[in-house]
Amino acid sequence: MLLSGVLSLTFLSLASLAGAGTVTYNWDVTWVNAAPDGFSRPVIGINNQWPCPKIEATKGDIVVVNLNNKLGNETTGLHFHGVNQINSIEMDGPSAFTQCPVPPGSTIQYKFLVDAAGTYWYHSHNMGQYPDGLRGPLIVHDPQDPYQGKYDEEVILTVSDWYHSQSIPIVQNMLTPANGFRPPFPDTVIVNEGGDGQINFVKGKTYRIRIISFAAFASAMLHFDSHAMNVIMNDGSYIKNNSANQLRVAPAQRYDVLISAIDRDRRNYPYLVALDVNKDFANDAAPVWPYNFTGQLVMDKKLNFTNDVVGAFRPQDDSNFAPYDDASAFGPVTKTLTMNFNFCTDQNGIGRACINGQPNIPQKVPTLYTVATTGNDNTNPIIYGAVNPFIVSASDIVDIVINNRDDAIHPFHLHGHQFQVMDRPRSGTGDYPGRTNGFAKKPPMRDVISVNGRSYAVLRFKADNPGVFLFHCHIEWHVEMGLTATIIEAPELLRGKTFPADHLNNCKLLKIPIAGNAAGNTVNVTDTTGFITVPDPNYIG
Ligand SMILES: *[C@@H]1O[C@H](CO)[C@@H](O)[C@H](O)[C@H]1NC(C)=O
Ligand SMILES: *[C@@H]1O[C@H](CO)[C@@H](O)[C@H](O)[C@H]1NC(C)=O
Ligand SMILES: *[C@@H]1O[C@H](CO)[C@@H](O)[C@H](O)[C@H]1NC(C)=O
Ligand SMILES: *[C@@H]1O[C@H](CO)[C@@H](O)[C@H](O)[C@H]1NC(C)=O
Ligand SMILES: *[C@@H]1O[C@H](CO)[C@@H](O)[C@H](O)[C@H]1NC(C)=O
Ligand SMILES: [Cu+2]
Repeated sequence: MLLSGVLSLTFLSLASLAGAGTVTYNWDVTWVNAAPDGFSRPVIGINNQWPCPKIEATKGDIVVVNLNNKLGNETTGLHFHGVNQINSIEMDGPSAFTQCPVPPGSTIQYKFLVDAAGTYWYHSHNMGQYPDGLRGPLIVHDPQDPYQGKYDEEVILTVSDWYHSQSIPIVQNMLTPANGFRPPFPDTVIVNEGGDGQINFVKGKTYRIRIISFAAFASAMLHFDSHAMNVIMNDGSYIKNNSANQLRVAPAQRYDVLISAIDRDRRNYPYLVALDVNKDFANDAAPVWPYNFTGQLVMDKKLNFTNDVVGAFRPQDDSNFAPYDDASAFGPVTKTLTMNFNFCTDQNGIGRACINGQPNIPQKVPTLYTVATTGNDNTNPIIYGAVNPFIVSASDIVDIVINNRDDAIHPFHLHGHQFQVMDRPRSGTGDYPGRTNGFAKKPPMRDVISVNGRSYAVLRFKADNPGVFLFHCHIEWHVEMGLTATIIEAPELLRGKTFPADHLNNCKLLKIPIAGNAAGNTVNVTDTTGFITVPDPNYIG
């Protein structure tokens, strides 16, 4: 009796969790030699292999990554780009903000719910390591996919700029007074981390291509010969399917597109991935396209392979996409965060990227630990130091106004939310004039938006996810120059938050304080003694 009672109880609880499983990955982070473009160099891989493996789960699953840092000579960590981290902000991954770096020989466990389906990716958010290879796809399948039945197969297509030098010397050379604000230029473009870019196509079938940019600097123009891309999702948000001939995929952006293999003539169809190394392709007098990759939709290997030639790039305007569910703009807005971005120079004459005149300078105590340990003072921005803190409360509807005062396009990413793109006008529009007449009534949602040169974007989110969420340009080199703001969301709900022992142990090993204000002052948290106010010329974040 008792036994059968227990059994049926177990059966019931399993049944109620149907579809919600746990997927576990045990990963050693290791150095590997690889030659994705024919040039051999050390890259950061997983379990002695590179490219890094994909994470694959179903909406509602728990993902567990047991990470073991076997690099020997560098700290590490992982961020799960686009995963909201509901009730698990300590698993978001950026070093100095939500955790301490994982030192060589140590471990960390990441454990989080994948609450939303879509195409995501994971990457190191530590020491500029993702351009060195520590990145991979993170696919969350959807049992209620609204486009289910509209496609036959799935394909992952990653695009990236690629460098022959490692990130540390790249950043060291960039952060010198002589360099000014010049970003390092890539050596080439790769798809699928050095794959041949051949996608097998069968006439009449429709493919869902999950496009992910792993780039550190340059966007990728994408065009398929004779085949339109039927865009169904951008970043982690479904849109009403939209036919596009060209897309401009900025660093960290994703597009899910359906492509139906046409049944017309007997040939293979090339596609072009062209790196946009221009400041602003639309306005540059003579844009240059030095790095092209030609892939193939292969109908029959025995048929000819040709090149895809594009006369001019006119990518689809993603700010005009429509949300699949017709959701209206959140409102009314209760807080507006205005961020004016421009390049600037620090006290050592080094080129930096500033928000409202201030580059982000990571502090001694990870910001999330300051939130958790400073009680009622945690709503006071003073205690966080020069991390460009912006405090929002649990009930806020927030507009981020980002004014881009530089000539180039910059792709801004928000952790922890899909934001609504209220407005993203063309280059040369100037600062946001405060008028809302151009705002979308039913704005598309995503997590990386290209902000045009000398123009602005207005991005809206609901502060329903307590945490410390970075808002930053996803050009990795600009992160190293300080182009990051820190959104401290609903800190009043995070007072006294505790952290897993393995996370805290990494801080201990690295002698990083885990309580108090930015400098670790616990007695008087408004005492700013010890705050880092000048960027350390040798710091690589
Ligand atoms: C760590 O070791 C790898 C592999 O030998 C090397 O390529 C890399 O440059 C080293 N990193 C540092 C910071 O010395
Ligand atoms: C959406 O997909 C349907 C079915 O394939 C198609 O008829 C329609 O033209 C598409 N709409 C757009 C805007 O691409
Ligand atoms: C394939 O290429 C060869 C060599 O350029 C050419 O002679 C041939 O006509 C092409 N075949 C087709 C089917 O286009
Ligand atoms: C890359 O492709 C573009 C568009 O077709 C073309 O204008 C450009 O010349 C190509 N670049 C190279 C180096 O072939
Ligand atoms: C805390 O430090 C601030 C800044 O130094 C100072 O103004 C304030 O008086 C101090 N408060 C206490 C209680 O000591
Ligand atoms: Cu940037």
